[in-house]
Amino acid sequence: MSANPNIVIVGCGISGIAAARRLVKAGFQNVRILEATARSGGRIKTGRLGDSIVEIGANWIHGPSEGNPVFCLARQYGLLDPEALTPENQAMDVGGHPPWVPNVFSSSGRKLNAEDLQPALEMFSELLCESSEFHSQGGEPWPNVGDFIRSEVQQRAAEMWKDMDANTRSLQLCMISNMLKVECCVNGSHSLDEVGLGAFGLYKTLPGLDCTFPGGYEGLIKNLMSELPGGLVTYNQPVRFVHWNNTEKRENPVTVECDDGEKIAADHVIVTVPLGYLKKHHSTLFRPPLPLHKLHSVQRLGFGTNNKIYVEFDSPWWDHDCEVIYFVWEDEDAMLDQVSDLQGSWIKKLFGFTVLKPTERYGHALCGWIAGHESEYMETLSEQEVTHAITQLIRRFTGNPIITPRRVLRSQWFHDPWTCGSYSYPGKGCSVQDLENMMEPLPVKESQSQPLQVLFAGEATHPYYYSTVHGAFLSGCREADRLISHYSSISPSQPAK
Ligand code: 6YU
Repeated sequence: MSANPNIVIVGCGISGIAAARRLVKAGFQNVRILEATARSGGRIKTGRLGDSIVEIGANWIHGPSEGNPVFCLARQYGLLDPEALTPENQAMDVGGHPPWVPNVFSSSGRKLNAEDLQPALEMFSELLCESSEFHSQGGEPWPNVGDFIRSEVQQRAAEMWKDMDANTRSLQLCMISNMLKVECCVNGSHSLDEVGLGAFGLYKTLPGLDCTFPGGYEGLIKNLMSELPGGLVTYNQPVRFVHWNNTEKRENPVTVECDDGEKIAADHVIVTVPLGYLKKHHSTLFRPPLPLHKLHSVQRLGFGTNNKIYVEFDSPWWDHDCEVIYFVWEDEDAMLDQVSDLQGSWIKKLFGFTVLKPTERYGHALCGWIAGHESEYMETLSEQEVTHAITQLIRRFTGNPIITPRRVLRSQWFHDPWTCGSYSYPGKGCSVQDLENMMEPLPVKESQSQPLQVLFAGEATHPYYYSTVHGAFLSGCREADRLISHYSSISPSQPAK
């Protein structure tokens, strides 16, 4: 093992950048990042809707407070609005669900009174809390969150809503369907039937009311990149194979082979590719293949699709104080979160919109959210088809036949060949062991001569902040620290810079 090891990082998303930054700061000189695309940031991607800056990928800092390294960096770089920095904002603890002011519209073109839907909203919120409690109890009654919520709503509604008239009760159930679709977006899953009940509570939230980057999330990436030595990243350099356990080559136990045939000898490789990419390509990427227990965890963890459809208008059709708009289908009292006819009804999966604020910055713009196979299908349509579907939908729900969007912009994360979806969630049968397996380096049983050949970082390897930017950042730091402590244990002064 050389004293100044060759370390290759695969992927220049926030986790790869965090790992490189930590290693370089600790004095490691032979660090390289190989990135498949022409840019840094991965799922942090800022775009434009007309004159406005919008996020194609990550949107918020979830839980912006002292314990969140992304918040601390953004504050240090001066990237946040003053409001996000206030102690009050940092102290707000909302359990991952900000208390947004809603407007609710129904499929018969009525604006509903949000107060009238409180029974459904409250019951759903209680059931989400309860869904989080099973991981500490064990013995969950249902394998997935969807079945648990549906069965509990049925039982509780029979008791608590027994005096409601049939129409009111049906509308509450339709609202539950809408909430299930919201949660599909939050979890990045096709349906809550695919989210494991036993592991749902593994995800931890931080205090702080979610905030955005007024100049774009990519400002964080630019600042972090400016701290790295120039030339550290090779762009447009997809890695095709990671040959590990090269027993005949004691000097460099790993060889990274790129699409263009370049072979790079390394002592350590930190793989940060998204779980979606790993699910699709693990069998070719690793030679020898991943050990079975690790492979099973890659398969058990979920990685779905959540996309955005930005829509800009000349004037608002929502209330001045409105922060979120829900579209409730009046034929959905069966509490379904997936459509049966993908081509004909994909748009029904869009739960509604968040309102881009402040208006002075964004004009009258909304961000629509759609998860699952319906979202993946949406990606295959032309921009005109998406614009047509969204226009018809808004006209129907508002009862206003002339509303016309000025611009529409959508993300297409499923068809991004280097991501293959949006972010991870605990699938059915998952436990914390699966997340631990994800982060376990190869070879599993370290040999003295060839330890820590392949290390794993990325959002899907964080045991409780998976699916987030801060989780991804911390995972990169974790793997850098693993190498730093390895070298300080074998040679406390190396690498001495
Ligand atoms: C967050 C948010 N947010 C919306 C949408 C998306 C995501 N996230 P990267 O993919 O960045 O980097 C890997 C690199 O590897 C990449 O550059 C590739 O090109 C490269 N690569 C791949 N293959 C390669 C190869 N073969 N060779 C070389 N290079 C290769 N997170 O904190 N706030 O608002 C959102 C959102 C639409 C798509 C998000 C959000 C997720 C983050 O974007 C994501 O975790 C990190 O950026 C990933 O960084 P990385 O380095 O790991 O990978 C209650 C409860 C329930 C539980 N869940 C609640 C969580 C809520 C999550 N919310 C997300 C919501 C939004 C809206």
